[in-house]
Amino acid sequence: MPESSLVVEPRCEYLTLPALVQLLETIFLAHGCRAEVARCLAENCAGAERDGAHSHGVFRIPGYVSTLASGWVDGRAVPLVEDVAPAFVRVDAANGFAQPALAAARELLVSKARAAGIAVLAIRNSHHFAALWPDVEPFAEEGLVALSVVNSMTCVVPHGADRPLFGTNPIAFAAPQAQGQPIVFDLATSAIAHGDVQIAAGKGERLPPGIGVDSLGQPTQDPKAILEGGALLPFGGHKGSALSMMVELLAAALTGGHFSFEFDWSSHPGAKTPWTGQLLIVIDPSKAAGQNFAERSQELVRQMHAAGLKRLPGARRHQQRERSLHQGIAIAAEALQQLRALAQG
Ligand code: NDP
Ligand code: PYC
Repeated sequence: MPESSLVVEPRCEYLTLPALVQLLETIFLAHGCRAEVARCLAENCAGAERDGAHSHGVFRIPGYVSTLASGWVDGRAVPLVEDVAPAFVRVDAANGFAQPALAAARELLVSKARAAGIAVLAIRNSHHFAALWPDVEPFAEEGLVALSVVNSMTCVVPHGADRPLFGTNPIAFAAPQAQGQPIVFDLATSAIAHGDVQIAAGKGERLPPGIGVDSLGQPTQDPKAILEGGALLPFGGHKGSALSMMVELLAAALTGGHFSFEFDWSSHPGAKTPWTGQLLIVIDPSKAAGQNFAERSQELVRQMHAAGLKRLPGARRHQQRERSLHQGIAIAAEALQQLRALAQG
């Protein structure tokens, strides 16, 4: 018998996107979110699961629930949107989640980007516990270029330093393409996302070398050693470290949010969501490149494929989205049972 046939795959159920959104929305409502927040987070998390972005899909729901129960985040917060300048919007998320803050400011942000050619959205006092691509991809779907950064919680040792300081600090970018899906990448500036370390620890898997250190600062491939007093490293040595520093500056210093090292959740057991800030920059390419930006980006992609490229960032996710839309979103039976229990409140 080949060894692979000994691996027992978890039993799955297949849900449609609306069914998964509804289940997650019920959970968020049952655990203290107001209606718009519950809908927004449910759509975000279900979309991640649909796209196979498992580190920020339903795996995150127990963390959302324990955080809400701890009183660390306000699921009923109403973001305050301020129109501060012709190309600048500011939002105080009021200790709520970042996604409803973006939703509240979105229309104003887009109208400013179309009028001025560029617009900046600075969100502060916000919690981001999700993938970042859902925040930028929709702008590219309407012909705009978008870049976003968010900082998280101290768990990354800056290159050349002795102890963790930075968050895993992702950067997401989206640009329209004349045909097909927008070009999108979304990457943690740590060598691996914290969520993937937790998933590896849960499965008892080892990590590749060069990703993290244990509590003594020694290199380790054991995810538990990273989670229990250890830390992650930036990707790409000093280069990823510089990008992570940039994210701290843009997402926290510029917005008025906390640096990843500045908040203390120790008096809120169960709190998991980083209380930081987020920056978005939205550009209308027609103001610079006329109407042909999307053709130019398509040409770049065409040349990349001609040069032998097999996989563009975002392509795996978009392919998984197609599969999920046809066959349904696979959720392990045990996870589904847990979600249904959480929906009872
Ligand atoms: P990955 O390393 O898995 O992927 C990073 C990017 O590279 C994706 O756009 C991915 O596309 C692309 N990619 C991966 N492999 C290849 C390849 N072989 N060839 C070409 N492109 C490739 O993501 P990370 O682990 O860095 O981050 C995972 C998620 O964690 C992100 O969504 C991020 O936003 C989130 N995160 C959130 C944080 C927060 O504070 N909210 C903090 C840190 C991370 P594809 O998606 O198609 O695979
Ligand atoms: O996966 O690194 C991560 C992360 C941090 C906050 C939300 N996700």
